[in-house]
Amino acid sequence: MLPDHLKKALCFYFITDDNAPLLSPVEQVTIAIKAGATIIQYRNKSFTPRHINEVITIKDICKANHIPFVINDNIILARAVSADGVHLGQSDEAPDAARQVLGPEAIIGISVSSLDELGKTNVRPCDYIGTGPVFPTDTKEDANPVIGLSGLKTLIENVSLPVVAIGGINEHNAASCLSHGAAGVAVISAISRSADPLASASRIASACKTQRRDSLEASWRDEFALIDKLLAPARKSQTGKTCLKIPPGDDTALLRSIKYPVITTDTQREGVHFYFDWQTPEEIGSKAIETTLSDLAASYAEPICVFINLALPSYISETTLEALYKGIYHALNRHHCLLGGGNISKGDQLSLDLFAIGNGMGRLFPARSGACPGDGLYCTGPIGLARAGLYSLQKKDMTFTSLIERFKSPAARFDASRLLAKNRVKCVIDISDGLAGDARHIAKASGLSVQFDLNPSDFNPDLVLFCEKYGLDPEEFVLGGGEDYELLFACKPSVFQKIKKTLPAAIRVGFCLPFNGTHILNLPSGISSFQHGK
Ligand code: TZP
Ligand code: MG
Repeated sequence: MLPDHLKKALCFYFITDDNAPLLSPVEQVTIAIKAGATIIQYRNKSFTPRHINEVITIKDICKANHIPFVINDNIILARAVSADGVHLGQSDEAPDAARQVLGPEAIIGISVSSLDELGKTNVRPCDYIGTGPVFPTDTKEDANPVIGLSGLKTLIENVSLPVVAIGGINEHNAASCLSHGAAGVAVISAISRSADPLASASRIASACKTQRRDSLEASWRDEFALIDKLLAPARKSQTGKTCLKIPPGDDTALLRSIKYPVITTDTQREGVHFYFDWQTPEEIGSKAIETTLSDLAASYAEPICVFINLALPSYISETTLEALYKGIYHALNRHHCLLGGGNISKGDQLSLDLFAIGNGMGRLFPARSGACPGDGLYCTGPIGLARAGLYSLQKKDMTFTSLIERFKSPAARFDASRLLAKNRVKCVIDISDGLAGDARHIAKASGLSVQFDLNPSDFNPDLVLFCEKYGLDPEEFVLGGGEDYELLFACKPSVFQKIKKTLPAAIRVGFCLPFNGTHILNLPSGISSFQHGK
């Protein structure tokens, strides 16, 4: 999670109470989120495997409502239910073990109750600190001595991580913790044992200035109702159009005849190709279409329709899906492409399998095998940007917005594709796996050797600045970075001169030679193509 997002999320931190006399943990969480809680921790000191469904229900509620969900103490449970993180005590597993098990994106918090404890704690792998008890509490039997607001302030002054105040916090003292510098307040009994839990939680939310919700987002339930909802815009806009005789909704879609059908498929999986922390559902939907259609652009095929199979986890809400489809429809409309239909099934994580159909140009089908010795190797635009954008997101550095944008919102290059087709270029591939890997595909299929010849003055200026900041080599990003979705093509230098006049951003990246035993002649060591399995 990005630091700004985390700081906001820590503001009103609700922790479940497994001993509350009247409310179950699920009920407590529902009330807390309605009132305005911004992060939820599942804490159950008597946890047994029988509680697992309770944990999963709470996780689904949190995910559907875009609220981080962390587990107290138990790294394995956190991993098992795909929680967003863990909160550790001093006697639990060490924070670096949690980081190793839960990965770089997990939220890791640790309880620290004094400067002495702070000195003994490895806070480096942590994202925040929980400090208390600030006020007297009956909830934690083995609580450390009360530290008061002054103790809270002292800790805050001695640590750079955000600090969440805990212990005896209620609607009357929450604001004072925040005014003493706490990033948030963690509350149990003031909500779980209140005579009026929603009213108490709402007053704590007012102190934290967080937003009340009139209703909670529910997970999707009814497959058929959902399909109707998601396909409604497609049915409305497509009736009477030329390419689909029967709009989506029947068992199959009936296409009008296509002279040269070109078909491609692609997959986008949560945690592999996208993370909801980094991209909005609209951006995820739009990128899924652009990356799929990019293969058609690389084949000189005009897009006709796309079919989408969804695997949906139970935590995905209908609102999220509608936003995802908003992005999908936007991207389809940009390319005058239709939604032909699809399917929905349950899955552990959100996954989209896409199938696209386009109309090709017949004999002019640009293949990987179409390069000849003597051809130059060219790119329709600067590359390496998307990889640098991904690196920025991983480093939680939002400085280079253009690089991040390129990773989040690539565009299928149909404009460039039409120009290459007009110039009868016979070898084209879209750069999804990185220049080094995709050039190798061309060299292998065409039975020749490729020599790279990069000109540093062609490197994108933001990429150069980014690399300067991190002491990295821009050439590594240009050669090894994936997901740019520019087109890589081979043609005679004289043809490129013509193309360059209309497409000034196009650059030369190398040239083709007769095969001499090695497909790539001068790949610096350590460069490998971008692989989504890693
Ligand atoms: N750690 C320090 S105090 C405390 C924990 C878990 C209990 C907080 O509960 P309450 O009811 O909000 O005082
Ligand atoms: Mg603990």
